[in-house]
Amino acid sequence: MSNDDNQHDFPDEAHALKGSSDHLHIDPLEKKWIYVALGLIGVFVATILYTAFAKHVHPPGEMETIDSARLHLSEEFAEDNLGVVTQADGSVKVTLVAARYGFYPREIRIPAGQPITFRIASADVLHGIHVPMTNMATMVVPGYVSTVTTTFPKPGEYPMLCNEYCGMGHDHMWSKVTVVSRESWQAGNTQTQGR
Ligand SMILES: [Cu+2]
Repeated sequence: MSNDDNQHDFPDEAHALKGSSDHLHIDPLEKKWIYVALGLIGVFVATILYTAFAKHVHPPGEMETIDSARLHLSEEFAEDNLGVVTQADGSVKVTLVAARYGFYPREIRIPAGQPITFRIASADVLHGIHVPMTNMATMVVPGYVSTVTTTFPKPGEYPMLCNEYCGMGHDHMWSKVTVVSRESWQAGNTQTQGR
């Protein structure tokens, strides 16, 4: 008898489901808000695509690892190789080590108005790097090399601050960035070359 009951149950359920979809009713106001929500999603996707393809705004894509405990033995982050270097093509590269409690070297001098590429590694724990009034900001995760290319529009003296809590001395973790005008940068470089 129980088999017979089941045979009757299935058609009933199927009918009930069909019935509910036949009578699906969306309130006009609800429909309007569905379109609003879909429109917003469209705006967000369009914004992401526009900034990605037209403005070249991308999340960091490269993952470069390094042994934080052996930075002093690596070529790039050995103490003698830190600091500001003008490369053959005229671009400026800054190599920094973030360690409790400072960014080394403690003072750097760079030109305004041209892209500067920073390469930063942590020697110990998680640090953050932030130069206020500019868009220079990144995390410095132990085991990884952080690469940032940015342009400092205005000459001046800026602090370079740690913005990830890294220990008791975190408040004092800062270094100095001196941004000079392109003219005095070029003049300074000519002097150095002339020596
Ligand atoms: Cu720090």
